[in-house]
Amino acid sequence: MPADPSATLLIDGTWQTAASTFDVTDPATLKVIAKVADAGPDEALTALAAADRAAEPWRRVTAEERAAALRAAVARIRAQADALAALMTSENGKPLGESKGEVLGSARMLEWAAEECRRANGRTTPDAAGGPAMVLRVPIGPTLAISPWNFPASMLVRKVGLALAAGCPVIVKPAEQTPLVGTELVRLINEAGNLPAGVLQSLTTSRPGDVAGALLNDRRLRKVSFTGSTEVGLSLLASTRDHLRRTSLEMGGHSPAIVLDDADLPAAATAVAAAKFANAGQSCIAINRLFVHRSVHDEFVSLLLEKVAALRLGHGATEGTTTGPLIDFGGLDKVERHVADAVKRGATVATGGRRWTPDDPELTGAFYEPTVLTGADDTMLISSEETFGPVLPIYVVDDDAEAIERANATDYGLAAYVFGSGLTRVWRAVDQLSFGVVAVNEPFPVRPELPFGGMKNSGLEREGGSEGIDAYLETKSVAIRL
Ligand code: TXE
Repeated sequence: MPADPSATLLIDGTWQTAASTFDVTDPATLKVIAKVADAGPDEALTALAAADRAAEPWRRVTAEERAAALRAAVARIRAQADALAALMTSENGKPLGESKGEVLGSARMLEWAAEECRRANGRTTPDAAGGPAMVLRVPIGPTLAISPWNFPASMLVRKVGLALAAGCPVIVKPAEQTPLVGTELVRLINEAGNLPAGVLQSLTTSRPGDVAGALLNDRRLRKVSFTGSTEVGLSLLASTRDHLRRTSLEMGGHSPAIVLDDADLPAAATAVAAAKFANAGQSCIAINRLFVHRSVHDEFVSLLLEKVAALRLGHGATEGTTTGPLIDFGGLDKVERHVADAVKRGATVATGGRRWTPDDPELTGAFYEPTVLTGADDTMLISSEETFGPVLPIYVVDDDAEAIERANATDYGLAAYVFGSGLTRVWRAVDQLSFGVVAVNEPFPVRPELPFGGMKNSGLEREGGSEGIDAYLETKSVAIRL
């Protein structure tokens, strides 16, 4: 670790400070917990020049050696999982158990990338008149990874793992709310993998638009992979207007869940509560709209309310906490706006529906009670906008076709959930739902082996699975005349 804790920029192989720093706060207490370097366009362009120099030598490193470097990093992350989890909780607010699960999940993603890069094969085609022909797969070149605050380890590590595995240098830009765990992960991966200078670099900044803008204006940057808001994602895409650049976008979601009347209701209630309230609902695949068959509605709601009653708000580092604060008061305002609008339009607050006022005066962050709304309808704001908080609206439906049609009535297409037991009905839903990920009786559908990403306005390209490596490779077709 560098002597100066604010030396959080990894540029061309060395840890550096910047002319200024910015504060990182604990969202549960609003206390400043660290100061990190505030990179600007100059640092960004120095990093890009280093990435450009590193690109050719890094692509010449064999896949076997790249895999070994990543596997060494996996071991280090696993060994440090508790410390990394504590760091994540301190800046993001999520409970320690969730943080540790995310760190270990990040290690699995890196491990997958290490395994998969040895299978990133091209192909040959049948000989034509002149001779053989083949498809080579080559790394794209220098890439930028912009990661969000809600999963500050896994979103960052997934991008880093896939880029490095494919043979691309990567510049990481962690979210300004959560730069600490990302920077520490970069340090571990860089050290454990003994990576050459410029292959993995990291820029903490409070000015993401300036830093990204400088990089996006430069043709040496060949790819950007972004997870975050739709607004920023679309602006990154617009930046490719004058010179094309591969762009992977993972933006918002508005996930529906459908509870069929033949579902195992207690199991479905447990899964829905987990998929909704993990990370205080701040997940792009959190359930945002729950469609329940009329005949099982009342029984399901009472089972769900039992699960919600067991949730415990508090500081993420406190034993027994299941639900931390929202990341900031901007997030809380959006939650309050959505709940007020829903109630005004006729929804009933079955539980929650207000800010949480803790006994502990230290807990001054943006806490909101886990909330269930019944009697929701499609006119409510909450039915069309992503809430990104611990609020679950429930809609009554009369048949499967209605549930599927209303579930699909969104511009987003990231994840959908189906709870049921009859294969034919469940399959019909899987087949007809327009989402990049469909979970059946499963609250957490993210696996390293599966491509992750959305249809429609939720994004472009996929992360994870072999598609995740593809997203960092170009194809080169070779025709040979003998
Ligand atoms: O996102 P931003 P915010 C959604 C969710 C949330 C909303 C706003 O609905 O309520 O977005 O969150 C970087 N050029 N999701 O404001 O700003 C920023 O530094 C380049 C969904 O936090 O998009 C951070 O690293 N980069 C989501 C990342 O973009 C820029 C995760 C995300 O921040 C930039 C987070 C710019 N001009 C929010 N401006 C998910 N898909 O899980 C910001 N950034």
